[in-house]
Amino acid sequence: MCTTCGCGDEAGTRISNLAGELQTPGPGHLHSHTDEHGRTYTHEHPDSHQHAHADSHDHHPGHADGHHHADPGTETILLEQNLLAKNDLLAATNRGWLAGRGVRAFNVMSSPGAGKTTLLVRTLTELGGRLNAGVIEGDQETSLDADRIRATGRPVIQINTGAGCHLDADMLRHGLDALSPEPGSTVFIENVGNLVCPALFDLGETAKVVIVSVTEGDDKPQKYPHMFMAADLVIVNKSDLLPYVDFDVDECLRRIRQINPRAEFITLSATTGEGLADWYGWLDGATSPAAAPTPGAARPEPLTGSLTEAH
Ligand SMILES: Nc1nc2c(ncn2[C@@H]2O[C@H](COP(=O)(O)OP(=O)(O)OP(=O)(O)O)[C@@H](O)[C@H]2O)c(=O)[nH]1
Ligand SMILES: [Zn+2]
Ligand SMILES: [Zn+2]
Ligand SMILES: [Zn+2]
Ligand SMILES: [Zn+2]
Repeated sequence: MCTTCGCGDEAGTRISNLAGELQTPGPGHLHSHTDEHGRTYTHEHPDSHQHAHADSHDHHPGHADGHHHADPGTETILLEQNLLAKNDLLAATNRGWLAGRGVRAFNVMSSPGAGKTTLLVRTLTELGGRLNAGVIEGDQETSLDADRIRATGRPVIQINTGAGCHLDADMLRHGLDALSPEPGSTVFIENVGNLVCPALFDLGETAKVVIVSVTEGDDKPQKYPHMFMAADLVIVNKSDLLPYVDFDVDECLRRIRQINPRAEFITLSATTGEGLADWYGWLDGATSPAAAPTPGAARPEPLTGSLTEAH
């Protein structure tokens, strides 16, 4: 469960295969842990997948080493630290897995409806075969977004988080197993629409892309600083609506800079296509960690090829 917002445990997590069929949990592979405080942690794995839980991957929040209890607030913080520490270990595993294959993974985050799926569908459609990419879709319920991606002809895996409000590193690990991206390819991860909790969970991704749409207001960076602090790229979407809303792009950029001086910043419209060349140019330059240039070495060919030539 996410102690940040108190959302439900992982019991409702479901994952689809490439054909879009939701995998029901196999009887032997659904496990729960109840700790001495009566909290239950439930976690299910698709039948197709086996991995040892004893060493690299257990969900016990570290209560084995006898301890006395402080006040409940302290205990909640400890639980959260343990969960995030476990997540960070799995994220590191994902990062190594991706780097070993030269696969780039972009974690796309925003509030609900900012345009994540619209941008991904347009990107996959316009870049076509020039970008070898698949998508891992995170939503609480439905495969609506995965269906939109599948219509582009690109491979997609849906993860339904049930009561969960974010993807975590373990979910991505299962999503990557199901998607099985080719070496050198690109994976877009559409996180659950939420500007709060996804910021806390490192997935081991190559870069975090945060989308804010102009209908949400230019004060979002200060209201949700963790999300904007974590961003490698901030996209202001729905620029076609700028004439109709009170959103100051320069002011938004100024607010982002106060929180995160290193993030890149692009304004675009996923529906009209304005500014998309900048996004494709960013994608072109975002190399996987394995392909990142080492000092003195020649810069490797961009994995995406010459994406910007057509724009
Ligand atoms: N005017 C305008 N509308 C847009 C733009 N991008 C997306 N939309 C619209 O915004 C709505 C939400 O877009 P989605 O792509 O579903 O947003 P999302 O971030 O994937 O939403 P969730 O997955 O529910 O979090 C849809 O009606 C889109 O057509 C844009 O650039 N301009
Ligand atoms: Zn949460
Ligand atoms: Zn598990
Ligand atoms: Zn979406
Ligand atoms: Zn697992």
